[in-house]
Amino acid sequence: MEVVRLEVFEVWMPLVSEFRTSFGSTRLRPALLVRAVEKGGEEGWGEVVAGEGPWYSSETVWTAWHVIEDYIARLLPSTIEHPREVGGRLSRIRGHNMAKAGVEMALWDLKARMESKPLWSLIGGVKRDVSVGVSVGIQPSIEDLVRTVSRYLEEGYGRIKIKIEPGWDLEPVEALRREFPDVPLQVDANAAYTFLDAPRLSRLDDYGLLMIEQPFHHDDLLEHAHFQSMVRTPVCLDESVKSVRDAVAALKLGSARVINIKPGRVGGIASSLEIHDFWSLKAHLPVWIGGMLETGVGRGHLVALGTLPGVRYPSDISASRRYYMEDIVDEPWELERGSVIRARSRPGIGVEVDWGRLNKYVKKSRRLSL
Ligand code: OSB
Ligand code: MG
Repeated sequence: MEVVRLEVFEVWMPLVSEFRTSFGSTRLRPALLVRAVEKGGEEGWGEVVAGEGPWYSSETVWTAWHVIEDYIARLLPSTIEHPREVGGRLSRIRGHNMAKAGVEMALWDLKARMESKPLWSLIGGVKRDVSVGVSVGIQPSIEDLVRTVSRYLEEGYGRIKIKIEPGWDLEPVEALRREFPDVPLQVDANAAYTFLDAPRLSRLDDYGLLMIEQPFHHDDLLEHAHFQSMVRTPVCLDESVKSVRDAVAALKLGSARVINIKPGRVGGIASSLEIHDFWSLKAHLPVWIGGMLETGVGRGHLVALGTLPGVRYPSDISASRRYYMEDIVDEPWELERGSVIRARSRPGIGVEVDWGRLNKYVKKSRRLSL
């Protein structure tokens, strides 16, 4: 592929409702959309999922802009045969996985479109129906939580994940279990606890949760291993797995039984595939696909990854309308019966960016030639 340029668009998308986690609250979601343009005019789209501040990870929308403009666009050659080459080309850049991923994903979409294939089939997907759930932020009260969850269940979501933090853990889980005894339920702490909280967190074992996601430090594997040995409920790692090397270490240490794969966190699709292959094919353990409140573009990449054979839990991929009043793509993602989102047969990620809608949210854009 002869890639003549990258275009970067900084957008600020108002969320339909505030999303609160242990690390902060979001009402306006920033993102960088990356468009890769090939000599013949074909395009591919990716999304940088870094937030407004360095809270989930050390990256922000500003660091990602800087790294894409000043390093990634300068290091990438204009001839790229396959997006799998991108990781090697960018390996001099330490960290900045979300910036790398946004560009790499645009090149995967471009590659799939140039081969007139849906991205999911290019990466080895095996199912069209991707089982999904909803991630519910920390609520002002238990009543608000129960109301919010019942609304999502009525909309057809079959799996609920709630965010927890110290002061909002056992009680909300207990309340949901009382109201909805059989709903597949899991919790995500976004690294809010220290190991002193392990005895309290181990009481979550009483509620039949699918998993407990990232209770401890964002870079830890040892405390998670110790905790996994204390509880029956599977521990799931999110923040702590940034590459397949972390997954290998996590398996050796017994830090988790499940990995939430987010392409942004791990540096892109190729790295997601490595982690998927290692954890599911070598370790015979399940993965699922995590979300970062993506627009329809990033969501298309998540759906493609969700079709992989090792994805054996519902993924955090909700319909476009769960996040945004208006998505920036021509066919927003919809929830289908059975709590699934269907991967599309159109080439690439399965959506086209709607320029009219995109332009309403763009604050800044730049063309970078390769
Ligand atoms: O930890 O999974 C997380 C959103 C932003 C940052 C971190 C996380 C999340 C979510 C949202 O849980 C999942 C989604 O996009 O629906
Ligand atoms: Mg998480």
